[in-house]
Amino acid sequence: MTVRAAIGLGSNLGSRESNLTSAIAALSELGDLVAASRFYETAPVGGPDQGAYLNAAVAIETNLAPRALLDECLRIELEHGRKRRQRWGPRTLDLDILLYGNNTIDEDGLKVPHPRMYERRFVLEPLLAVWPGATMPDGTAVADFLPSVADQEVREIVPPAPRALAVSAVAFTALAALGLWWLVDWLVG
Ligand code: A4P
Ligand code: MG
Repeated sequence: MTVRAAIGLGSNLGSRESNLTSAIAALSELGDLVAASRFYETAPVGGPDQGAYLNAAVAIETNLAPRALLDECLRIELEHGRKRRQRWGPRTLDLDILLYGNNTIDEDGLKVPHPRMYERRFVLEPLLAVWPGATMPDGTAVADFLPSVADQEVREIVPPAPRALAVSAVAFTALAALGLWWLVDWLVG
């Protein structure tokens, strides 16, 4: 039997974008990927003075038991150069199990739902993007927590539309073929 789990991703060290992209690829090996969110640039919450984060979330349907899922997340963090130096300190990759179906887990080293998720916009927004109807085990809609975190800085990074990219590539190639390099220079400059 599979369970839908949501995992939050965060990175504020190294190449943040490629850390998240390759972690999402690794997470999708742990079951069926339901959805992966866009990336969000977010102001750091807690910890020392540190750079802005990129955050994201995925939802997967998985056969893995919660502990096995956590072990896989810790393995993927290590493979992405994660070093644990300081609580809430900067990191190449942080993976948090946010929800595991409707289960409450309160064990040593594993708390689900993630204990601080409801007070963090950088968790809630991507989570709702991949699992809009998500609820806490007591039935509270995750979306109900959003208004109380509205003052936290979160900026969704919208990737350029593939069609816009394709049209500009064709236009530049055509101009170059016509020898109009000065026009290409002027447009990109
Ligand atoms: N652990 C317990 N429950 C879980 C769970 N549900 N998912 C244990 C994952 N791990 C869980 O985590 C310490 C231990 O938590 C793990 O070994 C696991 O057994 P960690 O990742 O080593 O330590 P940490 O992340 O520094 O601590 P913590 O308390 O998990 O921090 P948070 O709550 O993850 O916060 N600001 C922005 N803008 N974006 C961020 O992503 N992240 C943090 C870290 C702080 N500020 C941030 C962000
Ligand atoms: Mg963590």
